[in-house]
Amino acid sequence: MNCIFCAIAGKEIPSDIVFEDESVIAFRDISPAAPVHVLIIPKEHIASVREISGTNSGIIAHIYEIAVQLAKELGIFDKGFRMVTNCGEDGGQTVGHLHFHLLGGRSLKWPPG
Ligand code: DGP
Repeated sequence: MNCIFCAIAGKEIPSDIVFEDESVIAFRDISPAAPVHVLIIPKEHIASVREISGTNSGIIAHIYEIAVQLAKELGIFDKGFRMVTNCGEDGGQTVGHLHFHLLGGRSLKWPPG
């Protein structure tokens, strides 16, 4: 499978890693949309949030725990931040490996475009 985020998780492609454990890796987005913009992904290839079910949903809770920890470490916990996962064409997903954007460091607008 030709997946850029699998390649990042496997260290075949370099990235600015801010967190890693046995099931998750987090790295800075190559095209940051905010002063803090980190992508948190499962190491296992899951194409999108559409593929989440009772058998693999535990990874989502784990990713949110890591997001809170990273928000503290990266200095965006107190003022607030946003976690976003884009899904499919209309959702604006451009990489077909489940990922959560952790964004902060500025006042974010709503609704998204
Ligand atoms: P999305 O549009 O939700 O699928 O977000 C994909 C994000 O992935 C986008 O913000 C740019 C980022 N990205 C794409 N390729 C790379 C890469 O090779 N390295 C890093 N660090 N980020 C990437």
